[in-house]
Amino acid sequence: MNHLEIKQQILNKIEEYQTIIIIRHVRPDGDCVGSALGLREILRASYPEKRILSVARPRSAFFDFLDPDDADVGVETYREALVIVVDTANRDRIDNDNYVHAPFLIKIDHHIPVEDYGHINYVREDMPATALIIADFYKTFKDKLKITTAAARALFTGVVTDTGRFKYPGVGAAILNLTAMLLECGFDMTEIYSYLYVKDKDDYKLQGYILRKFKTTPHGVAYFIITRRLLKKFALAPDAASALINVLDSIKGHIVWIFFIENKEGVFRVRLRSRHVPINELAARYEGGGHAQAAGATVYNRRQIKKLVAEADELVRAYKEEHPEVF
Ligand SMILES: [Mn+2]
Repeated sequence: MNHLEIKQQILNKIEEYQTIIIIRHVRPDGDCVGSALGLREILRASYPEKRILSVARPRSAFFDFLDPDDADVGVETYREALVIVVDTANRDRIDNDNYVHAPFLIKIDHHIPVEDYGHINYVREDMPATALIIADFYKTFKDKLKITTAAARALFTGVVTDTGRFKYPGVGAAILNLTAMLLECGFDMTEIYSYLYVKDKDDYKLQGYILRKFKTTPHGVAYFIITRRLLKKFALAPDAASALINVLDSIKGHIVWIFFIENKEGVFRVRLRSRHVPINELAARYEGGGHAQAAGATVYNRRQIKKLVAEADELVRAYKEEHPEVF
C-alpha cells in the first residue's frame, strides 16, 4: 500500500468515529507532545462535532508553553473511540493502557518499525519527526481539513526538537517546505525558540561538569555516566539530564557519543548518538533500538556499560577503517 492509500484509510477512520483519543509514548519529547497536540487541534478545527482528546500521563513542565492535554476519560469511552498513537515504535512504550479497549487503533510513527501494533500502521522512516507526518497528512487533505495557529505551533515544536533545529540528517527541501507551510499559519517562531533554549542553571552546571569529566575510547567514542548520586547533586530529573547528551555532539574524531543514566539502582538508560556510523544495531543488542544516528537501550550493571562502550569503540574503529575519506 502506498502512502496516499494509507493516509486515505486513516482519514476514513477519523470520519467514521465520533470520539478520537490521541495517545503517545512514556517520557514524551517535543515531537511526541507536539504531534499529539497538533493532530488534536487539526481534528478539532476540522470536525467540531467530534470529541477529540489528547490523553497522557503528566508531561514535563518544559512543555508548558504548549496547550495542556485533556483529562482522561472512562474505559467506556475508549470502547467506542478511535485511538491514534503518535511517535511510538512499540506497544511497551505506550503511556496509556486504555488503548486495549479501543475497537480500532492507528499507529503513526517515524521510528524503525519494530512492532506493527495498530490496525493501521503508518510509519514514515523518511520523516525526521512525527510532527511532519501530521503536517503532511494535513497538506494531503487540506480541502477537507483545517489547521490552526495552535496546531502549527505545536507541530513546529515537534519538528525543531526532533531535527535538532534542522540540523540532523533527513532534513531536505521537502521537510523545509512542510515547515514553511506551518510557519504560514502565523505563530511566532522566535517565541518558541525562547522556550526551547532556556535551561535551568543546574543544567548548565551539570553541562560544565560533563564537559570536564567525559571519557573517551581509543578510536573515538565519547561517553559519560550519570549516576543517581550525580542527579541528586545537580537536582536534576533523569530526563533533563539525558537531554544533555548533545553536549558531546561535536567533539572532533568522536563520532559516537553515549550517555548512561542511572534511573533505578544499578539500571542505566542508554542514549546513543552518532555522526556517520549507524548505532541502532548496537542499541538493539541491549534491549533497545531507534534511528541510525539516535538510539536508546538499557543496561543493568557496570560490566554491561564496559561491554557496550567496547563494542561502540570497535564499531567506530571499523567504520573509520572503511571510510578513511571521512577522517
Ligand atoms: Mn519523534
